[in-house]
Amino acid sequence: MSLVTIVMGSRSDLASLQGAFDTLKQFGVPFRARILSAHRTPDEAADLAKNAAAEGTKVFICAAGMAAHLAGVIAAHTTLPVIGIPMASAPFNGLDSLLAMVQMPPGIPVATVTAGSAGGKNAALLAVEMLALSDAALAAKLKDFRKAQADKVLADDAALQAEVQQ
Ligand code: RP5
Repeated sequence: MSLVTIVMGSRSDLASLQGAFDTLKQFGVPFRARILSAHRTPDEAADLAKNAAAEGTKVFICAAGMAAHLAGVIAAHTTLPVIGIPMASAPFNGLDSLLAMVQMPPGIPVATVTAGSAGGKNAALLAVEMLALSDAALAAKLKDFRKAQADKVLADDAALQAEVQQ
């Protein structure tokens, strides 16, 4: 059963989602990934959103670029939390996607993360944090992850002190 459903608007979005795939795998969270478009396959996108909760999904991650309506359309058809990743698409480098995704009308929220591949990683971490609210083992893994991340910064800092020491 996939706890997280990832939907991207186009195959051209796939590379930006590698961080999301890697992070969910790292935490052992089962997920599925689909390519469906709010504009090109509106019925299939709506059906996915409507059926997801019954199929076991707890959180959606949606990636789209340009007039990025996918996350909003998915959110319109489910009460599951929806995390949106704006794609850094040309010609506006993702500012168009960001505004389309983040400017949801009151009543239908989309938790929008940063654009591009950093957004993929953060979307997955946010999904893990949501799932960890009711999963103590996952919460412990998150704590370990944060500690390892902090330890790396501190190790880099210590190494820098040695490098710049007169
Ligand atoms: C959006 O339009 C997709 O999410 C993609 O980011 C963008 C361009 O799609 P393609 O023309 O590359 O399929 O719907």
